[in-house]
Amino acid sequence: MKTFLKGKNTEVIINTEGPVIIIGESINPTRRKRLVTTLQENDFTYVFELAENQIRAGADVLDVNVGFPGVDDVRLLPDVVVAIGEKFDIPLCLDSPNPKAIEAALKVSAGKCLINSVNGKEESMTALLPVARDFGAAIIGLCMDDEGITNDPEKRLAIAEKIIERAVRTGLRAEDVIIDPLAMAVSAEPQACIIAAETIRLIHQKLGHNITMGASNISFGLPNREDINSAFMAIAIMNGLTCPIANPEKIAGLVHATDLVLGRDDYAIRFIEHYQSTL
Ligand code: THG
Repeated sequence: MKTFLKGKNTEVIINTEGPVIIIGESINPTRRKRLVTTLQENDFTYVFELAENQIRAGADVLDVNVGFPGVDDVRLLPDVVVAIGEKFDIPLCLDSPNPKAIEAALKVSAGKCLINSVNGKEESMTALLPVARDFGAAIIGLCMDDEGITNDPEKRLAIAEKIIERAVRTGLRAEDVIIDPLAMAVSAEPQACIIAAETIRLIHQKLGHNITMGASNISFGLPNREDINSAFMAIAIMNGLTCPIANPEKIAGLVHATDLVLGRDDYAIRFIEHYQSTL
């Protein structure tokens, strides 16, 4: 199955057969105080710096999250989307819990965006699926619903199926629903990686959809996060993860290495190219 996203002129294809597509996570105020202070002053130079560094490191899509306490994201998210669009030609993943901010950003974005995110709650599907259809956007469907987050992979699969079914009924194409199995912190839930990996395997084998996740969630609160993220990333890719939301500056090499050892990079062409372009 293939999901197409678009920048102004570029097209990115997320293919369930690989290779892995990296959605750069760094435009996100979580623990990035400088992003908050610069955005509060309508200064986008730091956003541009984060975008450029991620693209150079191998990001194919950029996640854009400008949520922080007190922000008017219905104004700020579209402003940032326009500003990025003027400088970079790359598809965007609009990351906001506010459907009004998502809609305002879709109105001004040039390409085909990914909406981050819709979940299995009635309220979420009702608010966002018609918007996605009207703007021709793809969506990320989170495996949680009105009953919260379950640790049972089969139940997470059922929520994924529900979101896909409702999206198709609303008028989206099935391939425009990318599923997020939910990766939780392994420091809080020892089975978090196993539950996510099994959910990925079930979604890949039974539904055949593209799969994303916030890969670095897994290592919250622990030292040496990079090694934990890497260990989990390889397992998740093997099971069917196709477009992680991650920091390409830290994970792109591991991602390309995983594609290579999974036999999805003939003659190591992409792997070698990565080092030619980043060194
Ligand atoms: N699923 C979906 N969307 C998501 C998430 C998810 N969006 C947000 C988040 N989870 C993924 N994005 C991030 C962004 C930054 C960090 C983690 C996840 C992060 N930042 C560093 C920190 O907290 O220490 C700071 C910067 C750095 O060193 O890179 O970890 O699960 N659909």
